[in-house]
Amino acid sequence: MEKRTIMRYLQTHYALRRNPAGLMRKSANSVAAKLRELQSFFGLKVTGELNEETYELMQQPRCGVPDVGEYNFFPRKLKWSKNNLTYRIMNYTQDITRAEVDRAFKKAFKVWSDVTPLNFTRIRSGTADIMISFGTKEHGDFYPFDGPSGLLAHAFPPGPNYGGDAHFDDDETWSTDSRGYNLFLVAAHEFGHSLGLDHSRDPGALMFPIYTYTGKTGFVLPDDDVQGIQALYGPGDKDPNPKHPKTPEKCDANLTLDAITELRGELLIFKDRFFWRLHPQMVEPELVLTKSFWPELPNKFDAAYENPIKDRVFVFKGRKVWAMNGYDIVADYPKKIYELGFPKEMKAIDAAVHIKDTGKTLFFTGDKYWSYDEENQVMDEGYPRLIEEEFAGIGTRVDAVYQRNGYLYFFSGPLQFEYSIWSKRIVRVLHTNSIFWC
Ligand SMILES: [Ca+2]
Ligand SMILES: [Ca+2]
Ligand SMILES: [Ca+2]
Ligand SMILES: [Zn+2]
Ligand SMILES: [Zn+2]
Repeated sequence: MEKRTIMRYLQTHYALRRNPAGLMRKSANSVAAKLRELQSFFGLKVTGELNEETYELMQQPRCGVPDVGEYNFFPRKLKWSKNNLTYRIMNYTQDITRAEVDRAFKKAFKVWSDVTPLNFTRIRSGTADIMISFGTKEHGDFYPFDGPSGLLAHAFPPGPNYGGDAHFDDDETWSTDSRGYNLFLVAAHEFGHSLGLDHSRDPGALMFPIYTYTGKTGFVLPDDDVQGIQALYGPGDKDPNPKHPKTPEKCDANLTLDAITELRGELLIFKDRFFWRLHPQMVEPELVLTKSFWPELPNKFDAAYENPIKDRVFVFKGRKVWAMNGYDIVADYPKKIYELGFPKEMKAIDAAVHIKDTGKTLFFTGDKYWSYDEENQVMDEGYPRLIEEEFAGIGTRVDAVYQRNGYLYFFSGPLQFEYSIWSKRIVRVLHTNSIFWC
């Protein structure tokens, strides 16, 4: 990424003003100050420097609307003063059929009308409140698109003329599935702006600025977006899908976990559609959508572990197991868990952990556990055994487990058990959320 591209990013999304004199280096308008704003927005370590993490983030495909800042052209806190709004589709992309485009936009409006008193009516001539068009590069509003990837679309907040209008970059490949960019998902996000919403810092929110394909199963508007839009327009009569997923809070006293694994020295802590990345030197964990790392994997896992010798992470969901090499799914996966030596009738694994010193992986399911020999790729004789026999005191069910410095950390509901491998006993009982120093 060139310096010019970085400057443009900060100008577009963080209101960095062009500064021909090169003065104001220490002011709030400096590049470092804007990088700090960006890092703070995305929950990264705030350094004001262009480190690798920040650089990676700036390369991700995203919405063209600013994240923060008093941007003259996108004033804040606007809403429509009427509940019946019109939209008009001005032109089409060649990537999918017209009927598919029509359906994607209709469905995207329904996301918002389901949770508010708003109604959207399509008109085919004249001026609609929300004019929708595809364009490339300079397309008539002084906010040019940028060719493939980068900026995907933008929309204007409620108001006359351009207000509410949504523009889609036709240098992208638009789709109705996981290929290219999913038009419905991007449109649902943009229409959020058309109705007056800003970007959210919640990585689970539809209004998060970065694009993530969230899967084939039915889209449900996350709770953060529902709160946002209802703060403007209030709730509707009848929400056909009232369960809106909440983003987990790491310091929730009742926090429970799905799975934990190491990945190349980081700890990944899975919960619902998310995981926290915990770098060894960082106190503040980063929360990301699992799909943003592994778009092909399920949203939620039962168990996970790393085999550092093979440099692989294994994740489990129901009867399936996937092997991951960094971002990539290893060929021939997913496999069935019975191929590891489990009985065919076993439905799922609760938790898994690899013990480096012995080369064994322990699998926990119900009140039993199994020992798997990684080198010979066979289940050890004499298993399953009762968890209570070997790990007395941790209860009869394990949600997640990981190993560090000679200890196993078992998670069961809101409790965490620190077990010394050397002395074979529990040495401490902690709250689950203490993994985040809460
Ligand atoms: Ca308009
Ligand atoms: Ca683009
Ligand atoms: Ca689990
Ligand atoms: Zn946006
Ligand atoms: Zn535009």
